[in-house]
Amino acid sequence: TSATPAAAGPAALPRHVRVLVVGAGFGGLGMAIRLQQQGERDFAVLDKGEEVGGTWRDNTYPGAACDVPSQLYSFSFAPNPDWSRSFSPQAEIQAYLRRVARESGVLDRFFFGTSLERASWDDEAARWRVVTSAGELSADVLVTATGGLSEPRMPAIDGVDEFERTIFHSARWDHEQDLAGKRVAVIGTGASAIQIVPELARTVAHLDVYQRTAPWVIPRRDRAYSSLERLALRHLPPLRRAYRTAIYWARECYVPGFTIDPRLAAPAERAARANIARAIHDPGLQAAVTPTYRLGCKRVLLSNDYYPALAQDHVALVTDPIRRISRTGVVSADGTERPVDAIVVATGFHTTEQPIAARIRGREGRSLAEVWAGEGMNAYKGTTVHGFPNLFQIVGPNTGLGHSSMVFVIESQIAYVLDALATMRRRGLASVQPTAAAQHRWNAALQRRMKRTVWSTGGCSSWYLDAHGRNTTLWPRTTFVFRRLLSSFDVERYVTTPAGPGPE
Ligand code: N01
Repeated sequence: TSATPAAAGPAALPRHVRVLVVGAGFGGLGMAIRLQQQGERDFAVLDKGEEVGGTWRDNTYPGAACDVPSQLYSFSFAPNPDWSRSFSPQAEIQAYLRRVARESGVLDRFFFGTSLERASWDDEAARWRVVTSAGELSADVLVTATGGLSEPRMPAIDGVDEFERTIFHSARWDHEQDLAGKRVAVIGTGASAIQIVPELARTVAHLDVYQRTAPWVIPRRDRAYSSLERLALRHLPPLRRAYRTAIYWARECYVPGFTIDPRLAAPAERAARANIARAIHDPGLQAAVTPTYRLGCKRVLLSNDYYPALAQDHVALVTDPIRRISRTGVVSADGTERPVDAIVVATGFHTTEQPIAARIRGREGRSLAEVWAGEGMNAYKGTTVHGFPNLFQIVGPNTGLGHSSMVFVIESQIAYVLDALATMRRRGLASVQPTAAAQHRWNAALQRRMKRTVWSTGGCSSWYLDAHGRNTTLWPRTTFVFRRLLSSFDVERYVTTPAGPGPE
């Protein structure tokens, strides 16, 4: 692919930029806008896709919607007064991101259809040497904003490549295929699957849902805003801000405690059981969908229509493990083959082993993936890594949330990067990297805390944990604490090098 700059944008990649941002989702777009607001124009943003949006551009499956309240799901510097519902559908979020990108005037610095192939730190020149699918460039600072849930993970099931009919991952929905009236299988029962299943159940002839582990599903308090509410939210910004703050606090006060104290999860477990009992009357099916681990151990799901969909006659929940995929269907452990016209693979993403980590090489020529292979994915403040000067990761290790808006975390990290850039300029620094000791202390404290949380003690396995059982994906405290800890760039925890005279 060649670089596709937005209309009126530059024709080719610049040879050098001060800041190169990879990814044009919430993280990369937010970074670009805030850089511009700070008067920094010497930056470029790459994205392998054809427009902004990241996860909201890529996940277009039927039923895709956010399960974080709409009022929390926008940049603080670009509020959206127009959300139509309490939980926004994908198309509305994507439209919001497109509008913000257009109106902020940053798109002439974006290069779409351009992927990062490799980035290597050049110690002598104190800059990143970057190879992209559209050519090479260098950058003083590299900011990765490629998302924690962006690389679809196909399951290691025998025969998955041999299926002769339609098969695709939930995050790469094939809209050319009309599944109405077809026999369809959905593999997985995570956040994506439970949104897809009710939508498919409306139109397909038959649906097999392959469940390996039952998820906890609580009611989704979603509703369309009334026209009065919409008017008020649009025209009374203080009301909008108050609403946003109230939801934040409600979540922040409750959720981090609940990950430690099982008693706080009991009401939600009761609500989830009632959710099952309301929709499913067959005792066998009720038992099959009731989780056997503590609520919160895996991502808590929100739905009012998932269980009613499973209860329908033309929908079958298959709990017999999948043995293999044949050319025409799915074969489970007891030998039953269930033929289907299409398989939707809703098995999640690469989370603890991010493919981009193999493409970034630090001071000693080692890639992030190599460094992390032994010790697990980790960073200082979820953002910087010893041995990788001038690398900042938006949504880096241990910054994910199960309970609140990632936009708040993203904006905290963006502010930290901006302060780092300002500090470098002010002090005349060519490079900054956290000390090994600071990074070690940060992660030791994190992992000590993790051991007490439901993610470790709840009796399940999940995408939060790496192969060694370490939670390297989630932030275990409130987002307010995260913001406070990243409120200024703590240069005293960094190894720095002074800027030289620099190239002419
Ligand atoms: O992926 P997942 P997802 N054979 O990894 C099963 C966010 N998100 O795309 O539980 C059979 O959660 C696996 O089974 P098990 C959100 O943060 C948000 O659904 O591992 N089954 C599981 O059931 C979410 O957590 C929203 O036993 C296999 C499923 O596939 C994250 O994205 C919407 C298997 C994977 O679930 C990921 O969600 C969507 C195999 N070999 C996503 N391998 C909203 O905001 C895996 N599975 C609403």
